[in-house]
Amino acid sequence: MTPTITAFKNSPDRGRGLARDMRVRWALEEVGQPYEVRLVSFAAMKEPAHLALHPFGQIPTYEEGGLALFESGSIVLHLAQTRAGLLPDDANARARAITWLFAALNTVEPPLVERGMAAIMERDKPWFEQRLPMLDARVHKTLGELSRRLGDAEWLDGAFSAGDLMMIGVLFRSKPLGMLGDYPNIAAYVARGEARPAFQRAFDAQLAVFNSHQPAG
Ligand code: GTB
Repeated sequence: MTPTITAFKNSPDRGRGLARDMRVRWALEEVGQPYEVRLVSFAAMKEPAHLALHPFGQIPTYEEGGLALFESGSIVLHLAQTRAGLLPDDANARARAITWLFAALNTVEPPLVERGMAAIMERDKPWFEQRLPMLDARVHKTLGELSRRLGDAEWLDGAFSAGDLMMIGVLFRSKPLGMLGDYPNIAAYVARGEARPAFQRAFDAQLAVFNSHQPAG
């Protein structure tokens, strides 16, 4: 059965790959799994039909037969565990790849999201100027540590895995912050991910949603 995911009908980023269905689309493309997309408005996400799929009223979700999932990390892990291509066969290498997936979501994404949200939501608040150096320091600490571990390697731990997909997905979303430029090896790592044909197909599919909602002419 062809899986169905949900995505924004009107993504605020105008389909530039920043919404979290991007990483799910990318994983689907990497494993060669065709999929369908149900587009949801912000209002529909808070209605009972969608809340039954996603308790927090968000995208992405994933439905396949009798299975319904939410959380991009869980969906990518499910795809990696049920299809070939995103996890190594060796049990220890597999566990390490899954560790990098969790590190992307639990260690790297939070300070990046916190910094990004502050720039959008708190810019005009009296505390913003004081808080900014602390948020920047947290981002730099995490990126510095990641950069040190990555070194000159192509991917985080051997062959490209779901761990790299999630890490690059997280880092790609943070490019607008402009902080990756301080870490040339991380910038090159993200570029290698973006150059993968599966990434390009996922990106183009997300952009096509935006373009299809634009008036002709
Ligand atoms: N932990 C969940 C996961 O990983 O799946 C988080 C899901 C999530 O944050 N979903 C967001 C959402 O549905 C979309 S990705 N928001 C609607 C709501 O909460 O009402 C976050 C996002 C949104 C928009 C942009 N953008 O356009 O720039 C970027 C990222």
